Amino acid sequence: MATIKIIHGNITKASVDAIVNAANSRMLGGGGVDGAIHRAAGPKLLEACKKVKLENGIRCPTGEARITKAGNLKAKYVIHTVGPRYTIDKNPEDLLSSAYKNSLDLALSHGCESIAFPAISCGVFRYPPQKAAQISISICKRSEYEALIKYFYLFSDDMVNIWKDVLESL
Ligand code: AR6
Repeated sequence: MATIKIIHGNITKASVDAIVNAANSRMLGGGGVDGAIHRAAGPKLLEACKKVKLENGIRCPTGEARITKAGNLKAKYVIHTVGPRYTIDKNPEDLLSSAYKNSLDLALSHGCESIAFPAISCGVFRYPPQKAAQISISICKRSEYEALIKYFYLFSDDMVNIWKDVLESL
């Protein structure tokens, strides 16, 4: 059974092995959930991010993921992934799928048993939540990720209802 739990709340409070950050490709913090995670984790997280290999100004291309320690958070790791900008990037469905898959793969390869996701790309990157929920839930349900408990931390009642409806329908 794939264990997927939907929570209305702040992802920085999650008691899980890995928290996923909806980052940008420079991985030096930002607004939204990225800002909240960096504020809660403290400067150690930024230091860890700066150590991630930089190529042409990019630490994490869109659709990929990188893992660091989690500073002052309860989690062991932060997995930084970059979702697509819905109206700008080509093939946003594939890129959002890759962001979820690469995050889950990193969690498994680091021995995590639990992972918490925000609604990647659903803020300033403007991905329609209904479509994002379908992609995220269908990937989390795959048998290869069965060993992980997957949490979605969502910030509003509307988002929670969208994810719950999709979880029931798929
Ligand atoms: N816990 C859970 N969800 C949250 C939290 C929180 N503490 N704070 C915001 N959200 P966004 P994106 C929700 O914009 O669209 C950053 O500047 C929020 O309501 O954070 O992937 C990065 O540096 C929304 O539903 O991420 C990038 O430049 C969801 O998290 C860019 O924004 C994602 O919104 C990434 O944009």
